[in-house]
Amino acid sequence: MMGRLPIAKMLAATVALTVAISAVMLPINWNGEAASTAAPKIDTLLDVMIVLSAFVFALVMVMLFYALWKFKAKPGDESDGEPIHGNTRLEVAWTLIPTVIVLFAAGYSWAILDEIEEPTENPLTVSVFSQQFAWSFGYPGKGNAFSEGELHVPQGRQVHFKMHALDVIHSFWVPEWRIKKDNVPGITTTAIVTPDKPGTYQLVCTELCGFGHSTMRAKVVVEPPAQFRKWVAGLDRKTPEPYLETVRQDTEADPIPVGAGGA
Ligand SMILES: [Cu+2]
Repeated sequence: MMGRLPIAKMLAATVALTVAISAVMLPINWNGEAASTAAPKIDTLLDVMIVLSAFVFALVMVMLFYALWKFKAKPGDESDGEPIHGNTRLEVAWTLIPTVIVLFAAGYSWAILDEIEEPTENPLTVSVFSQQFAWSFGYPGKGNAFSEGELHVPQGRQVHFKMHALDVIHSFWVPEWRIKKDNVPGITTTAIVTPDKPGTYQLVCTELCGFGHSTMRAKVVVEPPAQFRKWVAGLDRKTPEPYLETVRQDTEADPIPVGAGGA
């Protein structure tokens, strides 16, 4: 038998390695600039996942290198290894620990998602239309004002983006907002975002949708409410009828309470 394992030392090495990896990984700004109320919460969630992953990685590495060092065959030893019939304690441990970690991650993510999607009063509804390889936007609460390739939203107000794909699956992603949502033909998906930092950003399609996928972008402007109202009022096009028909025909995919569309 292999004798007693130096559990305390291995655990100390695991903790030390977890701290070292975390110290390298946590200061890196993985997600870039933050510009929505959801962003800091999602960034914290990522930090927690980084520490958990560092712990799992460290634990596996410590056990692996201990085994490599401790149980290496002596030179010239050609004999077979011992016949081993499993280790119940070890198997229970390596089932229970990952189960606890995964359940924690699921519960934590669920709570964060609930928090960032908590509907507020008087949200603004914006229709998002995606097609190979362009984005356009409708403002149902503003007389169906319509904009191609440029999205404006007011700062500090919750926006419910109602997504409609006119051909294949696309995906709506503004990195600074963190939120990403697929646009799926036949159904209406919803992304809820409260942009909290004025500026110009980029909407990126993040679902491979054909040859022009990498160029499928749109300008996003977050601005004070008064400026936003002025911009919408200046739009001279209305959402085209085929687009409105798509809105009527797509079935709602997300059972989220939706505002009246905003004034
Ligand atoms: Cu795409």
